[in-house]
Amino acid sequence: MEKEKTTPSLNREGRGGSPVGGSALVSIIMGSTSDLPVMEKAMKFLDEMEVPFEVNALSAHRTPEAVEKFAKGAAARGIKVIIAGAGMAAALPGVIAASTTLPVIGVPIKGSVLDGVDALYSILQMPPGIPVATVAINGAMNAAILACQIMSLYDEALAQKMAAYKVGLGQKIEKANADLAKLEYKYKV
Ligand code: C2R
Repeated sequence: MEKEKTTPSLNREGRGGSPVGGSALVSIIMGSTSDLPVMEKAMKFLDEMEVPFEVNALSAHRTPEAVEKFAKGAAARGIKVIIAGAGMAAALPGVIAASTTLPVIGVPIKGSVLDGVDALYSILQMPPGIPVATVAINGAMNAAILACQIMSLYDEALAQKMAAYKVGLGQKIEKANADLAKLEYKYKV
């Protein structure tokens, strides 16, 4: 028997898919698979937090109908948060946000001669009524963290994992200070 896929296939019709054995809670969309190296940071974090996600490539410029269909159907499929990464004239996160009331987190991708500032402004400067929560250029991991924090509002188990993650971040700084304390210089007091 053919092994079932554990992640949904990329498709151009905006149907998306769900991981086997559970519905995706987060939908990761990227404007092109050239964005994948950055967007994988979001996938890695969601994997660590054991949050089911789907991933698809869609483009407001290249597949406008598919984007609208995806955005209109996402909530009914059980998606709670959408993370959309795009570079250059990044219309994608905003166009998705126009057709859903789900929170949309935009990830500006660095990849053009404008070093991602083009995508940053495109995603950030949304007109009143259609917000996109914008993270830093290439900040895909923060997008996943924010998505988890949003879902933590109603998911106690996830809230506890996020709290533990934050404690871990603090411990990293404590260790950094312990290491810095060991540095020896004549004028270091
Ligand atoms: P290619 O590498 O496929 O030429 O794409 C993608 O996100 C990518 O960063 C180059 C860049 O174009 C971006 N793209 C958008 C959109 N569609 C593709 N910003 C969109 O609809 O916003």
